[in-house]
Amino acid sequence: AMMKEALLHMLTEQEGEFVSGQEISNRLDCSRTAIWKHISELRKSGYTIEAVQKRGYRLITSPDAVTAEEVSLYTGNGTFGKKITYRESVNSTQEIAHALARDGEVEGSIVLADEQTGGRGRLGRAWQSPKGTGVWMSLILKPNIPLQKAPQLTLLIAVAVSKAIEKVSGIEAAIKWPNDILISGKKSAGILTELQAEADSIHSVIVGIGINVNQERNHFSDEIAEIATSLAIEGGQTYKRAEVVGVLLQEIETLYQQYLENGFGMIKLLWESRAFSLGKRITARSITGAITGYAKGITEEGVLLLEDDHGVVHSIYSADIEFPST
Ligand code: BTX
Repeated sequence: AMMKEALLHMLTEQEGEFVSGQEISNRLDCSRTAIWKHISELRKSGYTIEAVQKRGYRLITSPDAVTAEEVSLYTGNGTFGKKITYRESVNSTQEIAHALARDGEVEGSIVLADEQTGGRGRLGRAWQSPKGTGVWMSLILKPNIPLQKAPQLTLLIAVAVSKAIEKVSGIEAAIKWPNDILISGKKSAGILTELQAEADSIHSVIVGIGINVNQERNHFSDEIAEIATSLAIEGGQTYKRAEVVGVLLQEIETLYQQYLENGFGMIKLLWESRAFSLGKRITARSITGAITGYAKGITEEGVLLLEDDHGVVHSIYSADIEFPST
């Protein structure tokens, strides 16, 4: 797999120019037969590679895949995404990441799938993850922070997702507390933060991120057709999912380093500048009931402050936010 990845990197670097079999064999220290074998494998995974006698190989097109080799072209110099577990179809990438984390997987490892058949949202809800359309990813983090600060990570990730969407597509993506990423008021991505903790110390944080990239309208079920959108629907073109993953991982890693070194202050400012619900009249609905009022801001802990009509300020730790029509 390392060889195949290295070969793909060489072909990609050439930007459509030929690279000779001799050069590949020198740089990767392998036989011509081995190169040929890997070229055939890449072709089987959807890469169009031209082979011409005496000139060598040339990459013509690459598939919109989130395989380890394709994503590795976009992850940059960081450590997040160095280790990628890719599956074509899974129930949920969260399950796999949880198992890996339990077995001592390192921070920054990710699990990606082309399709999830049991993708999950918060509170037992489902996350539609049709094949070949979106980014369905779980990232393992091992922050040395107290348990009660874990919600800050969701906000950090939301900032990173919103920035990554803007970088790749130029489309503005706002954050709706705590974990929705909205484009034109519709849900384009969701974040699910799950913890492995003992007593009050965090062992691992499994961050699940779902981003609707290339869905067409008919990919969404009737239930969510009105509330969901994708980058392709909004941007009128498709995007490379592997690029979205690579850019996102770099954004997350940068913010995460800043967060571990300097605390939540900077992230809070970034979050507020991208927040959609602040200053608006909202209803926060949770299992204990609903409160309507003005969203005043978030605290240092990432808790939402909601001022009701009697001027009482409520701290909202977990809820669904709605925008009342009256
Ligand atoms: P959430 O509970 O905030 O949102 C779930 C709700 O969003 C659903 O009840 C439905 O109304 C709506 N919804 C479902 N699918 C979609 C979709 N594709 N686009 C827009 N709206 C949708 C959000 O939970 C957290 C989602 C995390 C998903 C990632 S994917 C990788 C990882 N693996 C996994 O199983 N979950 C995470």
